[in-house]
Amino acid sequence: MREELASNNTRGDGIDMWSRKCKGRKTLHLDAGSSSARHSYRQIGGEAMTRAAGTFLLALAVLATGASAGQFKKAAYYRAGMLPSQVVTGDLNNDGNVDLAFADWLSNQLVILLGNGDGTFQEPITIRAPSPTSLAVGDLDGDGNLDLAVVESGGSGSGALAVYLGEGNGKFHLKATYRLGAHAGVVTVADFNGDGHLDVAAGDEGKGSSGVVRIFLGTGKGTLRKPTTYKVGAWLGLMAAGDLNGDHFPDLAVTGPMDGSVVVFLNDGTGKFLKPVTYNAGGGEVVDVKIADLRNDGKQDLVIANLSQGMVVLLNQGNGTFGKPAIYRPCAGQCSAGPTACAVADFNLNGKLDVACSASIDDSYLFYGKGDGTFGLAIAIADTIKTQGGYSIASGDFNHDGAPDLAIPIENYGKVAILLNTQ
Ligand SMILES: [Ca+2]
Ligand SMILES: [Ca+2]
Ligand SMILES: [Ca+2]
Ligand SMILES: [Ca+2]
Repeated sequence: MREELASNNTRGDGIDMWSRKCKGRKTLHLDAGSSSARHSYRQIGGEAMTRAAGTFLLALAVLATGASAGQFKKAAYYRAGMLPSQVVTGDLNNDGNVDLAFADWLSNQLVILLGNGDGTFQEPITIRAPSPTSLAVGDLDGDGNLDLAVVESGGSGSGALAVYLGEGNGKFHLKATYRLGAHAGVVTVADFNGDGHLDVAAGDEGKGSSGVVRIFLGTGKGTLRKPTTYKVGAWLGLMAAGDLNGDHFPDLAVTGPMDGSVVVFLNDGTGKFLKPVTYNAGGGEVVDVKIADLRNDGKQDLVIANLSQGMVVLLNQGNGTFGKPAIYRPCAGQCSAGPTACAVADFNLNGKLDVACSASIDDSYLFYGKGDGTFGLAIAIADTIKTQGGYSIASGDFNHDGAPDLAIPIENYGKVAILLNTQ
């Protein structure tokens, strides 16, 4: 079944931003080193294996198991549409269990997997949505049910921002749709103007270097006001909202995928944004950014997935400005591909934030944080994504044991890998 799904997943010619980006990522991700290493491992594992080689392999296996399964159980897989590109978490049916929502671009739907609270998930619920590429979760109408803000890229020359209101049972209905540019790609929600109503930021990568961010202020009723548009001056990838300068108003960090940078927009305290400042995020292709307080000093730092370099940290200098990038490379061997997305959480429950990153080929990997903004070496997390495309990652406690777990959509297999924390 899974193989059938995979073989049906040929992308048509109506290619949108997301799939173009994915294709680019796949090209970049080809890594001869790791595949040849795996190949030789299989070769050695044949009948002619000597006792000495067997002992060697056993030692290798123990090493690998200790590194990955020490923190996460073997992945369990669930169907999640045809081409689940992005995943977000939230309690979508108000039962106290973390649920998952996916943008499933190929089959024109959103996919909801309700959590059972024991780390397992129910059969998918699907909601029609034209070519969704990105989604964010938040209560946009203030009724206590989480809603979805979705960027839809119809391939018809213009994108749209759609609000789907949650019904509190895992089902959603379309409330309103707003026009975006032709290259709309990403969305995030936050209360940018501090009026108690969630607002929506939607990014449009534009053409060449004309990316824009549109800020739609929320009315609190699930509808949005006319947007204010800000130029990014670069191609534009994913973005995150968080208070970067300590004034309690959410700011924005936006990746510039093609010039290796991250662009920071500071909120002026009214929901308007100051001139953006661009920071070096290691060069190469920057594809994801998360905001987190890595040093537990009240200053929010940036955790960046740089496909070309590795996981990149930019520490906050205290006022929403950032220093030089610290680059943490993917692990050698089984996880040598650059990260496509990262999730920040305290995976080993030592009070220090860690970072888990997905990769589109090879295994995902984990960096343990030291609590001072620095991290240890990458450790492989066995998720058997192989070459099937893991372009997103989200964490949440799926089984109520207090330890954050991981969800990684495996795009080309139409499924999601669930990795439960063994901590
Ligand atoms: Ca739930
Ligand atoms: Ca709601
Ligand atoms: Ca607001
Ligand atoms: Ca857990």
